[in-house]
Amino acid sequence: MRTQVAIIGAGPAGLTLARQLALQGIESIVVEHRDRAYIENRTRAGILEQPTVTLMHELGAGTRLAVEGMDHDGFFLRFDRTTHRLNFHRLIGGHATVYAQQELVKDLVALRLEEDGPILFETKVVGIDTRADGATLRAERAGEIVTIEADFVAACDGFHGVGRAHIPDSERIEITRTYPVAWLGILARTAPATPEGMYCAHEDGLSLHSMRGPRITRQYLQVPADTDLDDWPDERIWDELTRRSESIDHPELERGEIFDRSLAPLRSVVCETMQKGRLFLLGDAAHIVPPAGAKGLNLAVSDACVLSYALGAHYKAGIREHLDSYSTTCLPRIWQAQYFSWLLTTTIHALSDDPMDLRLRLTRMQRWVESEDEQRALGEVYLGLPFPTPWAYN
Ligand code: RFL
Ligand code: PHB
Repeated sequence: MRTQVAIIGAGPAGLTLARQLALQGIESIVVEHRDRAYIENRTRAGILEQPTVTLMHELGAGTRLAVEGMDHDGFFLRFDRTTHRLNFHRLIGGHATVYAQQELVKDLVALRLEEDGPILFETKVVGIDTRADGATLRAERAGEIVTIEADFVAACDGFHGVGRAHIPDSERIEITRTYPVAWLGILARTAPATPEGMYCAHEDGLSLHSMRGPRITRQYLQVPADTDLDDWPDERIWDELTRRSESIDHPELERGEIFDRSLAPLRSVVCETMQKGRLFLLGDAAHIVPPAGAKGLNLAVSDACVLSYALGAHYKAGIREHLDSYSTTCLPRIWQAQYFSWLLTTTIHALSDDPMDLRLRLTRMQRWVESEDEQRALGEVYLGLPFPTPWAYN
């Protein structure tokens, strides 16, 4: 097989890039290790920034999103048993939209298959070879080896993919921080605790009460990093969510059937070397943010814009410089998201027993709810900083 751009991975980064290239008349092959049902049902992110939503409309992937997505103006923050509302929309305009990642993946997969070309499902890339004039992927498919020749490789293959590993350790600048906690996440059949998502900064740890619809909630608990899910029967989860979200101003949390549960580690990673020759890293393949702040998917989409624009400039106008500056174009926005996620993570989680830390965290939150300037600074990033480039080269 031969194509212009070989895309490894059909997550948000790979599918967005594939669509952007197709709309610019650039050919691609998307190779995905899992089957279609698996990627369309994987429970993950749920909060889309305003620039992500606007982009999905431009790409023709916004029809269901417009109907089913829930626009939120900001979020609720509860500490000292008292609930506060941070309304960023009032100060900045725009919204954050609640729309599950797997729904966005379904929409992008349908669009790709109906209008743009195939996705090679159940095909795992096992080898990448890059040269000055092109690249070769080797992939396993039903026990056979498939070879794909391409001008460029877009590694959109997530944190454990083969793309990042292709850049030798000696050349890769990678900055990492691991937190001693994880998020235990559930989906449950209950009504949301508050009309928009709520972070509860309890002294024993965070609880987060988000939603996927009027009767489906997504809720998280801060737990130690070495937690075993088997130690958390439903009753224990509800007891802890209830205890951490107790307040003087709202009724107790509703309990209901829990139908999905998972653990997610908290870590920050930025691989600043996002390209090597004709290979480019996008999304989780290049960076991981801790989940507080909901930035991961949005960063993946933002990287896709930068690469799509650069490939457009290359194929349509023979301009190479945007490809050469791919990493340096992406990195400032990635670091802004890392900073925001770090600020939120270290403020709303209990990461130490030191009473000084607790007082300082409470003081910071008090300032957030009292100061419009603080809210504007938070809101600009929460609702989404502009993407570094347009997605199409004109
Ligand atoms: P993905 O989605 O991991 O997709 C990578 C794809 O590559 C495939 N693959 C391969 N295919 C072929 N050959 C190989 N060798 C391959 N190796 C891997 C995989 O099967 C997969 O389909 O990466 P992408 O596209 O970069 O997207 C990133 C997002 O998925 C991720 O950042 C978010 O889910 C993070 N995240 C959140 N992000 C948000 O923007 N808003 C949120 O509200 C939000 N909440 C979350 C989150 C992540 C969480 N977890 C589970 C870590 C909440 C949680 C709990
Ligand atoms: C979610 O709804 O999954 C969610 C909400 C807020 C976050 C992270 C995840 O900070």
